[in-house]
Amino acid sequence: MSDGYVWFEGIPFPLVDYTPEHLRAMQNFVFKDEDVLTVSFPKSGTNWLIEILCLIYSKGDPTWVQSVPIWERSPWVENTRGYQILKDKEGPRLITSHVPIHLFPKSIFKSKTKVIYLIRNPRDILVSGYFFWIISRFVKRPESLEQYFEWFIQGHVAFGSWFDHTRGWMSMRGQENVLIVSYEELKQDTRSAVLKICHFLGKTLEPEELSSLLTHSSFQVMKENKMSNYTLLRGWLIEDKNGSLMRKGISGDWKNHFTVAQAEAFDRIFREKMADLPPELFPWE
Ligand code: PPS
Repeated sequence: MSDGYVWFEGIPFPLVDYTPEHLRAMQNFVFKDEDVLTVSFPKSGTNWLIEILCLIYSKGDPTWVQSVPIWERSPWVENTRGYQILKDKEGPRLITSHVPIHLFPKSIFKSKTKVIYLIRNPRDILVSGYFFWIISRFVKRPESLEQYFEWFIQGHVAFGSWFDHTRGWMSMRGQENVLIVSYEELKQDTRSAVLKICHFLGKTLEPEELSSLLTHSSFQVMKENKMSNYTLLRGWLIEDKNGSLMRKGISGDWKNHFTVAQAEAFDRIFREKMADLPPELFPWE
């Protein structure tokens, strides 16, 4: 452990619930064909997608999302607490991860596990991360957005470089068991995005089940749900007494925070680093 992160294979991980020993052992985790894996870079809307998946599996019944903390419903395989829950769990599992593909358990490449890679405009990820890490206790805390902007570009933030993470996982696109979903499409037309996810999972929902899912995964309802908004972790992971994962829940907030110079610099770096990927993969302005 050093400088506000646990470092493993050159990638910074959060301080709480992560150890190099566990990250090494986790690489032998065995995925099963019937598992569903949500992967994302932090602050992509991961918890929103988990809530949607839970409500798909409960057919819109909110009992599960209202009674079990979100990190127990779809545990993170890379943290020690999540791994303990997953390793003894029978039957199909919902599993979450932020780990870059090159450090991921290799069993994923041999299984038929359904993988959903969630992307979001990295500018919004940067802003969301900044406002969350300054109220949190488990990663290095930036002193200003200007400073965090530099760390983000260099990949000196939790789980490393967004650019490498996205390029790595995007290399699995086109495989039958892999679906790419964006925060932006979820925001723009949640119903259609949910139906796309249901189709991928081979699930169907009755109209009233879908309607209940849309209500219970909405920003306002999740913000009030203590099993999903992380207020149960106040005082442990979240320092601020009013702190919550649910900040604004919008697309394009970066425009309220980036300077013109930062916006131009980010555009230039994005073009350089993502040049060989088709622009239509990234549905944001
Ligand atoms: S984490 O800590 O990395 O797992 O965070 P993650 O869940 O990936 O991302 C947090 C951001 O997702 C927003 N969010 C939502 N937006 C819209 N609708 C719903 N239901 C929803 N749930 C979570 C959350 O507000 C964070 O984004 P910002 O921009 O900070 O508001």
